Amino acid sequence: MACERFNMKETPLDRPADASADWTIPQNWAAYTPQEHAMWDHLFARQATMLRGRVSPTFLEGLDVLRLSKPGIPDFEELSERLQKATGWSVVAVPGLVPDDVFFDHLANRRFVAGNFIRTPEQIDYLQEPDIFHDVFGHVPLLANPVFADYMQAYGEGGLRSLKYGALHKLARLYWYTVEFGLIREDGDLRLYGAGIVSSYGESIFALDDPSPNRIGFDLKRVMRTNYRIDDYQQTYFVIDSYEDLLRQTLETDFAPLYAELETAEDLATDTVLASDMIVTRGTQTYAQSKAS
Ligand code: HBI
Ligand code: FE
Repeated sequence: MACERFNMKETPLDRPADASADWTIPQNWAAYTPQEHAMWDHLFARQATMLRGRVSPTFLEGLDVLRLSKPGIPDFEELSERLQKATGWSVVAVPGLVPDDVFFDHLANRRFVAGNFIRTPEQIDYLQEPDIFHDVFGHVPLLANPVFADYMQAYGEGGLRSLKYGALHKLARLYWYTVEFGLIREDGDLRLYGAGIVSSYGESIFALDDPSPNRIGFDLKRVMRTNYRIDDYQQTYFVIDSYEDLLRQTLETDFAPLYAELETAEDLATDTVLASDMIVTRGTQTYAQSKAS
């Protein structure tokens, strides 16, 4: 099955006419068609079934707290009321990818930006940009967890700071290998938590079961040196020990000297394995090689 992927193309420069200064737009929930609600229900049922026993229990708790198993596309107003009570976050609609500084400012203020459009049947396995299913089903449940909610706000604040150091691309790797494609070890088992994985049928299987990718213990500096794939399944996944550990490493790091140090460290290819890595599984890379040939 082709992997569900949106290419993180350069974020748009010109703000759409109907978007506010912060790029938000009305969700316009009443305008969704029965077909669009049916698409949400189809994707939700497929992933909820697939994820049982594979996804972090914290994600399932978020689905419950936010009552996301209610049929139909969630109404951001209702969703935000529940989310605000849990962790002070709200979900706001945007037309698609927004500029980095806008994105980070929303995160720093506990607003998660979500596309208000849903993929069409022909796009079910290939997506240009993150749609409402990726953003809301993939990202929002973990925002109901206080520790992860703090991590996402800290990420937003760090993102705004990184722009001053010209270090956005280093910090983007941290987001990619945690928020989008992270794995976690819980009760000794590997579990999914990255939104890009949990919202993708194929990658939910690949990231845990396939012998092809590396699975390496999370290390902040290592992750920030490592390139990532935007067009296919990852060749390396990083495993955190807990959301608390991820938050602690991020909050305790003084990023200024880290960015300076990273200036001189060479970037690492997507399939690199270092002698210093805490290797959970060393991948065969057969999937990537089969796609390359
Ligand atoms: N915009 N809507 C939206 N969603 C994202 O995930 C997003 C974005 N703009 C920028 C961006 N992500 C990345 O540059 C950050 O992950 C670093
Ligand atoms: Fe995402």
